[in-house]
Amino acid sequence: VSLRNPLIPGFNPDPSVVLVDGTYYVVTSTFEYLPGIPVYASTDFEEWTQVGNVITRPEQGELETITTGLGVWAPTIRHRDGVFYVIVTIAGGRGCVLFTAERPQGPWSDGLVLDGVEGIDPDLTWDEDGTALVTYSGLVMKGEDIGKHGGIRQVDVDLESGDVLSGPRDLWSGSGFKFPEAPHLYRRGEWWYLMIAEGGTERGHGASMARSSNARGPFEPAPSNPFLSARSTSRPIQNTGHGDLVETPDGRTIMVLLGVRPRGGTQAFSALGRETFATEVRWRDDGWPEADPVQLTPREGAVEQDIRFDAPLDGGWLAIRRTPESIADLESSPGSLTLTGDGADLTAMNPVFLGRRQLNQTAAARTTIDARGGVGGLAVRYDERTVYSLTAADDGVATTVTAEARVPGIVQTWTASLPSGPVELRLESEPPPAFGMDADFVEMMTSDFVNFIARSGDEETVLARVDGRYLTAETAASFTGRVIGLFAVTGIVTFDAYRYTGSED
Ligand code: 6LW
Repeated sequence: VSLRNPLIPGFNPDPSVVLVDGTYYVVTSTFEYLPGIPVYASTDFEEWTQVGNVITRPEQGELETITTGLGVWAPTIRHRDGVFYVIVTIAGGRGCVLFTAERPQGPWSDGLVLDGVEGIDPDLTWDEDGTALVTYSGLVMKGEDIGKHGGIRQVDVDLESGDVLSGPRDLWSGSGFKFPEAPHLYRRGEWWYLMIAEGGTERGHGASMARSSNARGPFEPAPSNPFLSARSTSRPIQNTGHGDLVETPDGRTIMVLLGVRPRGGTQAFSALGRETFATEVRWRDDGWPEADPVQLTPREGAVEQDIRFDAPLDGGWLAIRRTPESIADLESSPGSLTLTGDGADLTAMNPVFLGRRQLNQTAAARTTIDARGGVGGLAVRYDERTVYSLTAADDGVATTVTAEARVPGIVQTWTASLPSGPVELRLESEPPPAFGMDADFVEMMTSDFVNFIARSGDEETVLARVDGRYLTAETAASFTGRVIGLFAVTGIVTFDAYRYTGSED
């Protein structure tokens, strides 16, 4: 297998992987977005396509009022006796939920709540007798002890009823670094290996290993942990951790894991959020793992997307605490996307917003909007308090375009007036100036600059050029990543297409 990194670009944190009948499947976290938990597939570990989503129906997620940053956290995907399992925490909501399906494309079940799993990052495996074991990170998510960390814990579970049969029992919780989490249990040879993340999902992140002859412990730690980390290095991929292992048919071990690609003179700001990467793990003669540093090996060429609205939406669209299908009207104006505003703007918890992950460090998104019937536009968001947008309002005489840069507590706007009628809106991210003594030192430190552009006929105006550092994983609190989308605030607006180009330069 040749490893491309990022393996799955754009905000795709907390990956989990399984190999079934020659196809690898990866699932990642989606927080307050729907559909939840994308399922990506590959037969060669190089080309990945999204084949579906686990949470496609509101009742599976119950996300309508979920707090920003909570919601669908780290899933684990496994397969046994013809059944696909995804076990996940819906933080601040349903809790630990087990979804099943016969096919990875779905349909997936409504989800069984496992009340006895009080923590996050649940892993699922079966012991030699076929008893299901759920191993998780005992972070208390409700009640008076909320925020306390109980370390890595494990319960035996009846997967039909969801009842805990025994436990919780405390397992090994790492080498003492903060936030032991993302546990995964593997049977390999005579050992049960327990891999965890520790150090926190920021720059101190790492993967650590322990093993036992018994799935329930006691576990002895590897001689040196973490066996994988980018901390204190200048590697282009940082925050590496939260991994899951898969054995390839030719006997190699691959780890999928999260990472970020910070840009700027001190590698400070990661616009895309936490993405999915991969690296090879080798097993030493003493049975302990070594991991190759995660190398940046991006796919060649630019990404060009010209997504029209003359066919049903693909699974790559995201909406906020509601499904894309609940807002996307492809009938009223055939060939165009019609969105009907309900008065909620982008600061609302349920805006009429249809978006896609930003996939590349340097990116441009554009659409042509007809706002003669309402108010809407194009935006790139982290969350409801951290969003850059272009809004168009057309009164039949002129189209007023408003650029808005919004970060928690601060809003700045710029306006331009263009002729009435369809207007092209563009958000374009440009790289920071290269490191150099003649470069503007402050500008050199950022991830990018975002240009807000509107055009009508041959009349084009750049309304603003705003530093993008405020729209990155290190500044926004929402664990996700940039999502670029089309939105409506009031009335009816139509969009001709979603056009996206991206590159890694
Ligand atoms: C995930 C956990 C974490 O469940 O963040 O910071 C949560 N660590 O591993 C959401 O990504």
